[in-house]
Amino acid sequence: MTQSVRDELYSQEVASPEKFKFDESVANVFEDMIQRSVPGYGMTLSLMPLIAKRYGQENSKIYDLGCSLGAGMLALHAGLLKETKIIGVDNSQSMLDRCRQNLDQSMPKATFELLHEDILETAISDASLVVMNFTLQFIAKEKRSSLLRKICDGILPGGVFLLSEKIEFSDQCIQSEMIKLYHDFKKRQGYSELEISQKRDALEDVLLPESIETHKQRLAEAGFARSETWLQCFNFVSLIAFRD
Ligand code: GEK
Repeated sequence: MTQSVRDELYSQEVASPEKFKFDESVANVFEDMIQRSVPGYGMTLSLMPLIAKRYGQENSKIYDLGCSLGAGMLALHAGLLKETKIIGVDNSQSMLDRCRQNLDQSMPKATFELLHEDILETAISDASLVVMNFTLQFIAKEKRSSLLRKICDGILPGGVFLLSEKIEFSDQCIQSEMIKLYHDFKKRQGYSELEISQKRDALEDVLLPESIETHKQRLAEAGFARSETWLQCFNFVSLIAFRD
């Protein structure tokens, strides 16, 4: 991976922080930012090779929608036993530029493709595995059902969909305790109260969490036969959905 720079984007007080976007300044610190902000992120990546190994089918495609710097693509590639192309999609050019550098260092060119586009426009076909590792949360809620239907329709028999998300809980008491634990986690990761609160304001109306129940229901409505949580850390989960 390209050299990781410490995330200090929200360390100085500003009158009204701009809405969060995946621009050059975020891409520059992203590896550090996501590792220190998403409990379980490293674990998700470390187990992804097992998912790729089990479900990656020969001559199929694997999609990483919202691939950022390519960490998921590298993890998937590490587990693959068969000839399978990994297609990374992101609509941030700053992310993709760094992603290409990271992949060029570690993966043969023929094994991956990068698409600079909105995942709402991405054509999905012949997929044995589709991954959205903390990306659906940035898509407008009313567009999520059709996106998941498109994904399910593009997955081959025996294929799976991996969906990791920040979630919220319908029980308000659980919600409040999980947020407290999450903030304890961020503080232990070296973020100050100011950084935590300014980042929260910047993400308001940009990162839109939903409950596990809502995700599971949408996955069922999209055509997936079954889905289950395979990893959870406080208010961050990863679900696996089976096409059949
Ligand atoms: C990882 N999966 O390291 N179309 C394409 N890309 C998008 C869109 C969209 N509509 N909306 C957001 N993105 C990665 C981490 S980060 C998660 C994923 C986070 C992209 C956005 O540019 C960013 O790179 C990524 O989705 C979300 O495993 O920052 O919490």
